Amino acid sequence: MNYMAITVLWAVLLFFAAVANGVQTTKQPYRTAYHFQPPKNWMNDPNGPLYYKGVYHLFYQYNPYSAIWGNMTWGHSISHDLVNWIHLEHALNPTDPYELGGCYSGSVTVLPGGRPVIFYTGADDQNFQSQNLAFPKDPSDPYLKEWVKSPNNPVIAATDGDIDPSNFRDPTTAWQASDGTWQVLIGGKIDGRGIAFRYHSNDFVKWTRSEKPFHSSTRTGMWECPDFYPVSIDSKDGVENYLKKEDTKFVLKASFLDHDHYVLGFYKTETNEFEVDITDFMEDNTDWRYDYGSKFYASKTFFDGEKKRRILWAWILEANGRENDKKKGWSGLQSLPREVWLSTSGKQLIQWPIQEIESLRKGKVAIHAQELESGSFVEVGGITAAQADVEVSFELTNLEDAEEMEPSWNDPQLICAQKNAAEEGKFGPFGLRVLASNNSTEETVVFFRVFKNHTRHIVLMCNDLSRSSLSKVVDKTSFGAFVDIDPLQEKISLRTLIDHSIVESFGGEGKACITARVYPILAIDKEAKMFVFNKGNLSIKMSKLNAWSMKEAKIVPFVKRRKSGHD
Ligand code: DQQ
Repeated sequence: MNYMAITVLWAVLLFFAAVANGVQTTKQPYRTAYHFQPPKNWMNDPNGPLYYKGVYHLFYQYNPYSAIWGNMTWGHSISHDLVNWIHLEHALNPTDPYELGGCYSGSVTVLPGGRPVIFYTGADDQNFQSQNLAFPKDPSDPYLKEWVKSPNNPVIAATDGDIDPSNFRDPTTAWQASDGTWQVLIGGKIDGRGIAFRYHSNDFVKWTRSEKPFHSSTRTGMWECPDFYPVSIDSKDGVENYLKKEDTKFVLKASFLDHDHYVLGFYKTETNEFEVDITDFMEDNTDWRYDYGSKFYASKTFFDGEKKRRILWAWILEANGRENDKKKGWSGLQSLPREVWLSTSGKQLIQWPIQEIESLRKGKVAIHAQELESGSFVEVGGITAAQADVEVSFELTNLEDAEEMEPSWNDPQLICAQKNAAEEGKFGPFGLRVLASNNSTEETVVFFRVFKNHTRHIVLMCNDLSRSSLSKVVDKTSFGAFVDIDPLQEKISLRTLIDHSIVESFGGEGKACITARVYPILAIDKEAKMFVFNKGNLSIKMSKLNAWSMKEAKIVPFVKRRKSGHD
């Protein structure tokens, strides 16, 4: 089937599915309109994202029976644009003895010749974890509807005495080293030390553990869902080839302590060793995370061969208590897919929502440049503020008057949560108040403060959730991150995407990301408002603000067309 035929078939499928099922409902106040969700029940990690024969695939950890974690199954949805989705039958169900406790997370590798293979963890009824393979029943099917487990499973078992079999999981996408052997990383823990084990193989079936772990850390605890991939040092384009040495750095990500942390480094293709570039996990105060907000966890990237970019997905947890999850009948979101690349400084990654999300924008509202005096706020009216996308930037002058940053204030989250960052300062807080009710009894505030120390200015970005909901059970921890920009040379920019119960913010053009789950009781749907504000006692300039209402994405079940008498 060529791509044109797939596109037409796709449009027909979406049409039939939408007519037969109606689009995803947003009647529940916390159900989202343009984030990926299954129709009901529990979802956690994204698994094996992939672009195959013109179709994007997202697999995910799913409990088909309840809104609480359990019965781990691989849910499967397909898309033509990473915005609108069709849910297919589950790709993997826990049917075999080595996975009766669940088909846990894993990745997809495309083998030479183009055949994809799922590499995943099976947990047996004693929670002994092993690594397993599954292949598409019909690789010519672009939807990859059916998967067949390998008769060789498990292909990697925790047989070595030092491996804890209940902490041995989540294989990465495999890659080929310079000698042609396959390499894969598996997350684990030995004596409290987080580890990425490396295994290698000639045939993808028989795997041998390498002598040394690929990387490990005493500061982290168990590593879940490791991810390892190349990034270009001089371009935003994604890199697929692990052997490309020139102009390439590598990212090693591990999920631990409720967050996704990464380090940058070099991969020596001859020896298969990874060398950390500047700072290691949790070393100094440079703690690089994809996202400094709510739990943005167990993420996974893939190379999108169609648009030559690397795309990142992550699981966003609920923060409203188990009982509420059961009541609403679902739990968990996927983040918006983000494009990820290396900053020009080479120090960190930059993330930005994929451009396709902008196809949902409608009814643009622009507020012209203006001075925001101390205490001022301007309503961003004329949009659906509970389902919106907004971009704003600020300019600051005369920064000599900036407040001094206490030398001991090195944890941005603690400054935002405990050092009165939301109270009136000199430069800031200024930013956006979103999901705000009348009189702002409820509001979620995304803001900046600018400080200085003896060498430079420091831009702090906070997400203050303390008044995000009148509910007592919601987790209202505030979040924070430093944004690595020089406010004398650059504008301070913020893009925030609001989708009922999720607020995803990108500061400094994607240098610092903070995602929050919020559960307002008053500021829902049409009652929600948005403001741009300055609560600092020095005035600042807002140089531009553009905001859009967002349309609902079509996220629908797959419907088989009934056969008519003619076909
Ligand atoms: N979730 C999966 C595991 C993984 C964890 C189980 C991370 O494979 O380690 O649902 O959220």
